[in-house]
Amino acid sequence: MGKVEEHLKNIIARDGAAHLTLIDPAKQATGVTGEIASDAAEAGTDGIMVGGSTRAGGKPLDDTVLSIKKATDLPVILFPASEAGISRHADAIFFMSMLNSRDPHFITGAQKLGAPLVKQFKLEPLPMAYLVVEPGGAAGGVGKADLIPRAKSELAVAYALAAQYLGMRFVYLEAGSGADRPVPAEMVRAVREATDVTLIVGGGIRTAEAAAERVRAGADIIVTGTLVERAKDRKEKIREIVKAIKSCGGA
Ligand code: 1GP
Repeated sequence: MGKVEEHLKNIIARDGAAHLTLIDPAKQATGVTGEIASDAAEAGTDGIMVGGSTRAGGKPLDDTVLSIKKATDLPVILFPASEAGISRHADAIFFMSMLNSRDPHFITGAQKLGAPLVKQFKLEPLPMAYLVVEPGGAAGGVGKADLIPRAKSELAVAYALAAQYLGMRFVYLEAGSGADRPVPAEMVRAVREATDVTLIVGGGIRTAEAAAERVRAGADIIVTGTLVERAKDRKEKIREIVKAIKSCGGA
């Protein structure tokens, strides 16, 4: 097991759940990403994910990762929309496959293009199934997802089991960045009961209650992104969410 995966596993074992902050380089001026990351670190987040639904890559991506590394000691995990979202300066990468895409490009195509870079840059790959649930947001649109209906937990379970049997150690239930409703807690619970994967939930989580409800349902990692875009109260908001998920004792 690589260092970043071990770091996450230790936190989940100790605190019941971990929190990751998503920074989208396309939405932030490079100058402020370091500040956002240090605010998130002070508020208790456990790692920074860098990525988004656009093909943003190259120098802006490298600069974002470097500014985060300079501002904090937290692991930086890439969350790429395509092979363009790979930076040599990160620690790890969610090596993800959107299992419910209609386009093989998002299942194995971009992965085939990115894998040699992951090896060359010695990034730690974290094998992850990316499952996009209604409403799905930009992730669902860009990735041509055959969205999992909110009422169809059994479909999410089927995909998550397929992911586990394919050897993936992480499953991400994604409602889409800025979603008006997060992934239903019942769906999180159904996937938790059926699988042993490390279960990540994100998209539309804006309150401590929403985060805690999903951890009580069995989520191991909660991701928030949109929250950090609010400069004024982001530290307080993240602190509340971190406190809530780490005091509900896990699944
Ligand atoms: C998006 O799940 C993440 O990929 C985060 O979503 O921006 O709604 O927090 P939010």
